[in-house]
Amino acid sequence: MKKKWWHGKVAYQIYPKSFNDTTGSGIGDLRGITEKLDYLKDLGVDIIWLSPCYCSPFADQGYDISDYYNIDPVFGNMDDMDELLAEAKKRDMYILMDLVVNHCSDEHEWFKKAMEDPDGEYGKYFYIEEGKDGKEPNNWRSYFGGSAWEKIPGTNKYYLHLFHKKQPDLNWENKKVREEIYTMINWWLERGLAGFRIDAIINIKKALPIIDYCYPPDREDGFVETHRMLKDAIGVGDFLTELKNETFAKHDAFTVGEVFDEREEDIPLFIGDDGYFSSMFDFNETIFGKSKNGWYDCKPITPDDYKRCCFETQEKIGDIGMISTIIENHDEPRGVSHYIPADELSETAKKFLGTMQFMLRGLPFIYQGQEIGMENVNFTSMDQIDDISTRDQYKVAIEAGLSPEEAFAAVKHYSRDNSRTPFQWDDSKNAGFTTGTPWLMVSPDYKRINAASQINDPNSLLSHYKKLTALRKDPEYTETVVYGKTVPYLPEVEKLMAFKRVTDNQTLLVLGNFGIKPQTVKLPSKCKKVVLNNVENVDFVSDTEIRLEGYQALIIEI
Ligand code: TEU
Repeated sequence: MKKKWWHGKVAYQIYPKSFNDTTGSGIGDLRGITEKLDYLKDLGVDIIWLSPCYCSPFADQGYDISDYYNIDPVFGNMDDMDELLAEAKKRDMYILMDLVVNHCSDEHEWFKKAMEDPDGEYGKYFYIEEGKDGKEPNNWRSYFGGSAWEKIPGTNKYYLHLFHKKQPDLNWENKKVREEIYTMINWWLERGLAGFRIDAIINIKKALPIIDYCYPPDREDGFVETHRMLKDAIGVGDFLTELKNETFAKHDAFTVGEVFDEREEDIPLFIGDDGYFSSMFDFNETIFGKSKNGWYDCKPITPDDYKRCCFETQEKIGDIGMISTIIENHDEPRGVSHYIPADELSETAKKFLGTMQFMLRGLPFIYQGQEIGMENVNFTSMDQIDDISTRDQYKVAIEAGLSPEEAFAAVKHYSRDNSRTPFQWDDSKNAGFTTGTPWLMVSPDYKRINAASQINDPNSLLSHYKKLTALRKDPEYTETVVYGKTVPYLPEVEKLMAFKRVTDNQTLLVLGNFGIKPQTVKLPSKCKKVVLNNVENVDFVSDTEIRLEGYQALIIEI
């Protein structure tokens, strides 16, 4: 693998709506991000990914873009964006925006023109098909529920939306569409952006001709999930090669793909030395236990499942490229609530999880609030939920026969709103996020969990994350932490997550007790040095044996 400038960095995801509000609107803004750059720099962050802040009707919280060339007024304006870029640059930080080009908003002018004349030039920007026997052109289900087709009023035609009906899919088969997209990307890169996180990108290639791809239904609703179609959609690579050559490659931009459903043999094409993207996310843990039937039917993930998922990815990627690691993002429950059993959740356990993420091979992305240990929200009713995906999943659970209480209990854990509530800056009103009324409720736990209480505490979770970012950059260890081969250690031992990171000159051993009960671990050789520990002591039973406390995470040099 060729070495790249970003390999040793630390990345951070901001969900702008919920980060920091400087105007009292109840919605976070770009100035709010600029104001917190020093906080992020201090944490050790280099690369910042902003979830979408373009103009949007917010049907899917900004992932429905109505103008790619402007900032939505709720976040500020282009001057604020330029200021953010300049201030980041001063601090040697890099800004990524979210590239959402599988679809746009139904309020984008392309789509409005397409609706005026579905057979005209702009109709070809989208996938528009005739209905079949008074029904949709085929039986694909939208990711957000129901048919992936919406009827165009006054016609027998339908347009395709793999996501919400306010997110019509752009027709990548149309060269004009691709060119419009490339022009827009280059425009942004010329403005000083370092690159993009690339949304839902695998979906840009459809199985064609679309109307021939009907499948046996996988639920009683008669539809079939989109993943099925993606298996038959051949040729995404041609689009991605062109995309890269026309845009990213010209600017040496950093890109990280949100890639699901890739074929394993294609990984080198995605993130190899000349891959379509610089990196892509490891979702192996987040998709574990997902059920075709919906969230209510998900299988919980155990510590040993988690470990296996991580190791599988490490093994699969090897030296092909650099994966990006997460424990959560804006589509996921909070990692500490999802991966650690509720009755075992503690500061130590949170430090444990962060240590595992940072020590696996990959570019670590911290999601806002992760560094202070924000947890799932104790939502008490569907009225508190904004997310369209949770609303759909609630309906799915009810249709499957669950009572309203059962359905709510089943979906609240997975709700995307768990990670979308306002950042908890301090213990003042609204957690210091806004002086107005927050657009989404502040988690009631903000007095217990907030940044202010942790900043000056050397033992806080926040301080632990600072140690992890510092270790990644420490000249003594950086080569091993960034490039060392991951070798699982005693993988068969239950609730032990242990692995070596190995280079020619150094071996680091990471030992994690993924459970509340102490356990004693034999070392492969003597410990030369304790590098990082999330509890006070290291209990050496002998020269080559260590007794780990519950959720102890220890990095030693051997
Ligand atoms: O997500 C794409 C996606 O496929 C999954 O996130 C998942 O299907 C979805 O979250 C349902 O729970 C990306 C964005 O990350 C997400 O926020 C957007 O809603 C989606 O694309 C559409 O742009």
